[in-house]
Amino acid sequence: MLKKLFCCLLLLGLFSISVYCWYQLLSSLNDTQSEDGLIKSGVYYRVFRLESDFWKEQIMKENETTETKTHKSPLVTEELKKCPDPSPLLVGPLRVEFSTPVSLDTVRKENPGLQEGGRYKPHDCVALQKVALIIPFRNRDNHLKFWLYYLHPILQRQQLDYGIYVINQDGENTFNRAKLMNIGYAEALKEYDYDCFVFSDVDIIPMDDRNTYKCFSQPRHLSVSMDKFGFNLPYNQYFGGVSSLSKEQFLKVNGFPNNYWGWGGEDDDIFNRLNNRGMSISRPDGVVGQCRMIRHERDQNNNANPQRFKRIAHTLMTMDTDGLNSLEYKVVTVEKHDLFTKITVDVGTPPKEEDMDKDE
Ligand SMILES: [Mn+2]
Repeated sequence: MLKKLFCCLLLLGLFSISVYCWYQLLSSLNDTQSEDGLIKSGVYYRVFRLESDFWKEQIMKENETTETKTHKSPLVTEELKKCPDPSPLLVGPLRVEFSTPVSLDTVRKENPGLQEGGRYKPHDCVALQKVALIIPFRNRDNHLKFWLYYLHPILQRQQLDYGIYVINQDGENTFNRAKLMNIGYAEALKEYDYDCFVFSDVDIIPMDDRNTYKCFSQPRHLSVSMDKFGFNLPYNQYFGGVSSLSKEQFLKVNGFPNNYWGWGGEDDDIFNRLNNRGMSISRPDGVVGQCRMIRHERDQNNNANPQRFKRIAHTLMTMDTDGLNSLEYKVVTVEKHDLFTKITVDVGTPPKEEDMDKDE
């Protein structure tokens, strides 16, 4: 009799333990499924986090002692949470000046976390966006040094998963900024699944790291308050300097025009494209959006484009046939530097003037 009673109690005990276990299991599943659940059962979540931190430390220690650079355990990468928005690392206004020259060695030393080709991603959280920075370029190595010196630390504090692409126009023909930007878009996508594209002139430096170089629900104009223009917009529709477009926004306008040779107009054409597709321009405020431009003379072979006014007037008619879908170029070299990827391209030559008039 006593033996039977003992058996019953044992079974009852086992049963209640299993019920408790099921309950814990179910509530932990809830935790991972809904964000609200995380808050409701915060204690359990914290214990779970502590445990995972413990394992992270163990794995890191093991890696240190064995000196092997093996890949991280998939369990640990899955643990990474999204980076907070805005980044807690931002410091606000920055001092930007160009009187003291900088060397690439200095930039390398000050940015030890970079990967080959000027790539970076935060290691303790998952970046909110994968951003390709596209710089149309020719013969401006000195400006590029300043750009890299200032921008790399800013982009890291903004916790972006980013890569720097310097698109260098080969030869001495007339410069074609917008086509170089189209090429940058196409070439960057061959390398990585970027979802955002920041197009920046090589000589413009933001003066506040809260001006995040990422994409927004509308195309973003980032260089809104330049010293060159007395910290103002030169005109309301101005979209030059630095801008960002998501992949989706870029595709919606068939990219940028390929036929603006020489200085000017292409930024207004881009503005028209966005406008024609029902998008508006998003901008930071005039304080956060302050930036400096390195003073320089007009480049050789980049004279003002006399065709620009005619072309801007016809964006609506040309944008579906001139852009990403008509982009033709040849890659001459791809150089992987420590601080950036330099892609030298043959963009061709402007058509002869009589031909240009014909296709109007
Ligand atoms: Mn300039």
